[in-house]
Amino acid sequence: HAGEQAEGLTLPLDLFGTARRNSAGVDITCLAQRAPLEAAIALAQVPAVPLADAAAVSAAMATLHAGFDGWNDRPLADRAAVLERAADALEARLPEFCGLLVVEARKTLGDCVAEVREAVDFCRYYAQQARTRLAEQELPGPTGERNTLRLHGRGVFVCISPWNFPLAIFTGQVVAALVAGNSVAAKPAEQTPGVAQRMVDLLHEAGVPADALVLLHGPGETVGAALVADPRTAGVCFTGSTAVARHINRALAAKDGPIVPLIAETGGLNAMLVDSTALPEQVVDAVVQSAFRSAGQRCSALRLLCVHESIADGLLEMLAGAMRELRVGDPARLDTDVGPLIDAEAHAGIAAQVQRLRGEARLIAETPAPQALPDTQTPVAFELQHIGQLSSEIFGPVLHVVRWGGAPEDVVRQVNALGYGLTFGLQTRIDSRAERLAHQARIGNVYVNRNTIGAVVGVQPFGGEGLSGTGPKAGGPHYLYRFCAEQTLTVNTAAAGGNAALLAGGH
Ligand code: UN1
Repeated sequence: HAGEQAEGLTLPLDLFGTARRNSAGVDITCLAQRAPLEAAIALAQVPAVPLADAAAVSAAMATLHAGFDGWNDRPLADRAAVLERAADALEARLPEFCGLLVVEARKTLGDCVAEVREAVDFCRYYAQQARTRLAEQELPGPTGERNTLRLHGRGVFVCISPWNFPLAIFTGQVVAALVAGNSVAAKPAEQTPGVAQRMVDLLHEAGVPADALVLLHGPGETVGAALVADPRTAGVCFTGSTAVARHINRALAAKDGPIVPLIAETGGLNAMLVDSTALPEQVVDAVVQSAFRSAGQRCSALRLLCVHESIADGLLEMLAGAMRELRVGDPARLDTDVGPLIDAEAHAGIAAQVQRLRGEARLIAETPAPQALPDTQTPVAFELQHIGQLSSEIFGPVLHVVRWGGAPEDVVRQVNALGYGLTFGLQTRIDSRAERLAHQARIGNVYVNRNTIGAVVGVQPFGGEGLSGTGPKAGGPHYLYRFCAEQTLTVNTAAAGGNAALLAGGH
């Protein structure tokens, strides 16, 4: 088949494929590319990082508060140029960052290449967006006045990021906040401090001043909470669980002082609806990638497959066959499809959920593992009786399947009722139906006849609604605005004298 596109990777062979291409069409399995990647994994050393305490948080906030004006006053084009320099430097160091990601985040090599490219794309995209969207605008107004709209940073922005995209999401948040003029206190996930440290060093080398970006390591309960509670915090950008987003929202609401905005991108209970006209091979390919790639550790991953009863038996048999072919194992190998989970704690939680499902649901298929692998959950699919049986997001390679009859609109209604709204897949050859059901879905990213992961920066702006977050979408044209404060400047140009400097655009 022609191959699916996911995060710039075309997958022309079986399932995830052994030949992998990046978005520039470069086959990363070719020897010239492979050698530096393998060498980088062998050489990868996760840097040791210091843990922050309350005093370190407070000192960092004082530094960033003092540093804000200097950075915010730099011309927009300068700040954008710093991001572009960072993008070039990161691209040149792709093998090194891949090596670090494989070792620290246990992601497969194919996922790591895609992730470094995504981080590069975030830097370039937000630089380009800032130049055009954040520029000063003259507004039409009555004669005798001049009206100007200006955007600037809000102050110190706190960015709290997850371990599942420890480079791409971390970088996307930080550079968006920076290019808008904010100074940034960044708190990466505890599981992946090293890659964040290396990226912050790179950003400083690219020209971000030391007092405009400070990295703070440690638990969310202490370091994250102290950052959110700090009176100097002017905004919070968070990606992670719905529960933690609620917690941050409550903490912000309880503070005295300015009203502090929260940008939250949280979980999903993502479904795919397959009708009787869908192409089975295409569905299986999309399901396997969406549910099991990255070991299901994506908020965009498929959790619930809703198959029309008329084609369910054949489709599930084909899915079971595909799942048996997946290669589970060492993330450093290019031919591994599914690597280990992030850590033993995550594994224990998911294993308990799988144990529960073995008692409650029908096992459809399970990928065999060559041997017992540490912290690894092999891909597994269970059939439920109805959508209501689905409890909460399981952040691993665990797929639920239900059969449906009747009207597809009823399925979408039930999916909407789950309350999440991140990704949704539609598999149908009836175009008008796809259009209608997409419109009905209260969901941020709807994908028709393809997989539901790997949103491309600037091409598929990513983010949800409801329990899945606040918006605006990352990698989309509205994202930067939320990091800005706005000033409308109205000058009475008919006034006698006095406004010469303002009229001359003095600043
Ligand atoms: C996440 O998993 O936290 O579309 C979000 C995708 C990615 C998802 C990132 N951009 O698969």
